[in-house]
Amino acid sequence: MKLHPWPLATVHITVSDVNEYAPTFTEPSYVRQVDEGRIYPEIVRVEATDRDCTPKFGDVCKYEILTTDQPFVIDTDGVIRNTEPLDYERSHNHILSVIAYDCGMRQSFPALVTIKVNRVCRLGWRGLPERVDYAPMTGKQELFPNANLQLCDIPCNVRELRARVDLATRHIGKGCDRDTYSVQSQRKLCGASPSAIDLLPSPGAGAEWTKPLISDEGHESDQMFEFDGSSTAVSIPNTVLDHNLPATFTIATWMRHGEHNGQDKHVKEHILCSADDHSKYLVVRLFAVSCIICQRAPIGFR
Ligand SMILES: [Ca+2]
Repeated sequence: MKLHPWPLATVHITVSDVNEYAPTFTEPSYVRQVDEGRIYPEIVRVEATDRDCTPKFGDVCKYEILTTDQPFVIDTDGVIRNTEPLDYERSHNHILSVIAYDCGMRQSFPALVTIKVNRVCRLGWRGLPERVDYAPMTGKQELFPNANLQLCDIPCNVRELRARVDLATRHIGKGCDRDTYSVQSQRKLCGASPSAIDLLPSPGAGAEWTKPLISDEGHESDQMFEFDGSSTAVSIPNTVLDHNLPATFTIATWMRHGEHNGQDKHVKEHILCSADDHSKYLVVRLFAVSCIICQRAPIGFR
């Protein structure tokens, strides 16, 4: 019998897997081009691999876009899509930093994804701001200095161009949202010129010409004057308003038009007229709460 020089023993060794490698992208950077104004289900698919062997540490489980405030998302397959139509005017290209995680949540170095936005010509106006601010007393202001009508190289012989601008208010009462203010407040809010002249002031010292008019005596905010539309008028003294009006002036007025049963619809109605006799007449139909004239005043918002 042959004996071993030493006794045999069985040793069990358990090898624990460790997350040795981080995922790496198959390409260090990605560049794609897209057209503006579209939603793409897939713009680019990025891919990362991992050298670890086990699914836990070797499979890529997640991708993430590190760049914030960008209209893109990435799914677990690395597919990047946009969440809203892209706008060339807003950004010509978007650069995203993307990382991958293995299933042990070890993350890769970032890869750069550049998405270039192609400009798509669309017929219509461009350069129109959604909002125009005007500061009172700042004079004339161009509303749309950058307005540009895009014709996209389509042959077009422009004979006439018309543009219509509507001003609207979101005020609950619609219409003029200044109606609830007094005339004095309106002047301040609307930036009336300091040279504005109140043509229909409340009767008083220095304002006797409105005394003959029927008025509501100012029961509600400002005083209202009534004109019958045919015989009632007031003459503005030359000392109040120079009757030699300049070529340019602005009239601001507020009125409510009453019913005229049986009246000829072709009868002209005047707010201000320059008569050929010795005086100028202010003829406001029916009710007028105020009438202000601004000489050489710029046209403002009202
Ligand atoms: Ca790994």
